[in-house]
Amino acid sequence: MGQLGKTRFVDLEEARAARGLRLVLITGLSSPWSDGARGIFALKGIDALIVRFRPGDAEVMAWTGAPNAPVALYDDEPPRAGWAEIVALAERLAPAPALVPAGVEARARMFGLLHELLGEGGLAWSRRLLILHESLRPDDPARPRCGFPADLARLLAARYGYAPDRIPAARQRLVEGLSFLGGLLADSAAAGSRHFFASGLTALDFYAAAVTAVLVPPPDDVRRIVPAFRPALEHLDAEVAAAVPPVLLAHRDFIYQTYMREVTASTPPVATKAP
Ligand SMILES: N[C@@H](CCC(=O)N[C@@H](CS)C(=O)NCC(=O)O)C(=O)O
Repeated sequence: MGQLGKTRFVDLEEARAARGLRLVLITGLSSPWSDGARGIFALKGIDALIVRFRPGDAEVMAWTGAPNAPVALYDDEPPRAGWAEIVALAERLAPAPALVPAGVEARARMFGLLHELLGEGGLAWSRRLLILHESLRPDDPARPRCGFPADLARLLAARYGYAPDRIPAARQRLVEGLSFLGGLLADSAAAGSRHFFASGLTALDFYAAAVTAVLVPPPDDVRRIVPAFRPALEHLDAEVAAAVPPVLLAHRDFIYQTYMREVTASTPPVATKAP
């Protein structure tokens, strides 16, 4: 592994005036889209200024044109908010080490798997619906809620299509997807690889680890998480908890500890309760 890209947390003014790579990121918890992007740019040795995203920050949203995070801004190019275009930018800025496998077939397979993880209705999306379901359920004195603060949960529920009747399908999607990913890693292990692709580390390893980190979050010395948010990430339906394959947890540990620890454990603590 070469030198990791250096990052510096800056305010909006400084980021807006700068050139090079600027990343608007969720930092207080292991949001899959933000952690994956951050790990990828760092591994490629690309330096970045980081602006911390706070939901509802109108000034940041006016700058990026996106309602959420991550967003990657490079020089005067249009902001990139989608995971696929962020991966493509990273690949273009630093082709080596390549994190997109070579060849049409492997490339299409990796982007297809990333879509399962990160696309609308995919694993990360489904996980978010489950967190919102827990965050917004009626009070039950016997069972304290393990969710996001109510105002944040309501904002995310409206933005990401939460409705109680979508929960069974979300749970099902998670259970199926987790089993599928576990199978892929087991096949890799049988072929002597610790990565999803036998050719080596890819963007999929980063994003899979980051999705697993919102199902079973790593300890703070590996991925610091704001205390107010950790219970929401740790709370998992029994059915989904039972579906997380041990091989996926081992992969999460390997990727965070080897490639992302320095990047995410060093995040300065957030001043507010926002992620
Ligand atoms: N733009 C991303 C998705 C990013 C995303 O879903 N971000 C969420 C992560 S929880 C976010 O920023 N949530 C806070 C908010 O919407 O205010 C993509 O589809 O590639």
